Amino acid sequence: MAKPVLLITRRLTDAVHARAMRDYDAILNLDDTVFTRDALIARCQTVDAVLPCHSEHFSADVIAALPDRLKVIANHSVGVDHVDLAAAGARGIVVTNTPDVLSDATAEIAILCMLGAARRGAEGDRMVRDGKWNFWSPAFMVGRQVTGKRFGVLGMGRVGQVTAERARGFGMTVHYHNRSRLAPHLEKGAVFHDTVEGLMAVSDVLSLHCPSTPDTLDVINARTLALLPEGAVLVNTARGNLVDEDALIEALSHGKLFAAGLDVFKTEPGGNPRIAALPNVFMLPHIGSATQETRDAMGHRALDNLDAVFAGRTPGDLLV
Ligand code: 8YV
Repeated sequence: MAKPVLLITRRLTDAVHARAMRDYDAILNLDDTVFTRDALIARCQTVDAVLPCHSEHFSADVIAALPDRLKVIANHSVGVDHVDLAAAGARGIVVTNTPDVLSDATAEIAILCMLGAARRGAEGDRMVRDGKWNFWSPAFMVGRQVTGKRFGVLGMGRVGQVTAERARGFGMTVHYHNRSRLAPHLEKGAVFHDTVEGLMAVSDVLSLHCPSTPDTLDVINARTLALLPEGAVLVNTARGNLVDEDALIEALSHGKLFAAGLDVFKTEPGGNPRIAALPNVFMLPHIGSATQETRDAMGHRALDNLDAVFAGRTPGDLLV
């Protein structure tokens, strides 16, 4: 029997490519060219499945232009805000994601962002790198200690739970808001707040881990930022759309926020030059899941989902 034709939109790991080539008639993108909308549609015309990253946008109009033979969008990501799930569901296209396997890697980056922001990592690095470190004093580069402080988690899903566990290693008290309260064995003593506002008021560090949906668009805005304790630290490793960047710049410029650690931005790639101009921001280029182990695991998880669909089984990570 002919193997299903699979388009892999971006360069994945060698191990994932090898498995895809073995089990599928796989079309790779070894040059890692970023497809335009039209190129994405064109390349999907002759395939049975696509394995995209969050860089490929399957909006309703793109989904409408997909061929009937395309049965699955097996995402190489946990976030699926780049896919119009309702439009895919209406066309009977299966959509899957890759949860769990990136939680540890993303939690590492969240902790890096927290420490980089609280302890002025970007400023210090730049000073030494630029040859401008010509002075030392006990009053110099004084940051915020996180040990023993309150760690607020907005979105206590898999990544939020692992990040909270890492924060406990710093003796931090965990507080969270989630759509529903977790069972005690998952909560592990974390304090549940039934509103975003309640969480903001107790978060010395606030770390965002909720999905980007119409409901969470700009959930961090002038009103909610004002509720944080003075001199709080904001960490975002989830999605740029969660934060009103103008309000963030205001809060960082006037001391409401001590600092922010950001791995994601509203505009990607690129970020926000006005945020980049602020000294009290530690920034990374959306690399939460970028480790060899996790990239392998994400690719294999996406292929597991595809294998299930083509074997007539329900994929483990079925979204629609
Ligand atoms: C990746 C992510 O950078 O999984 C997600 O939602 O944002 C990241 O893990 C990316 O999507 C990899 O394809």
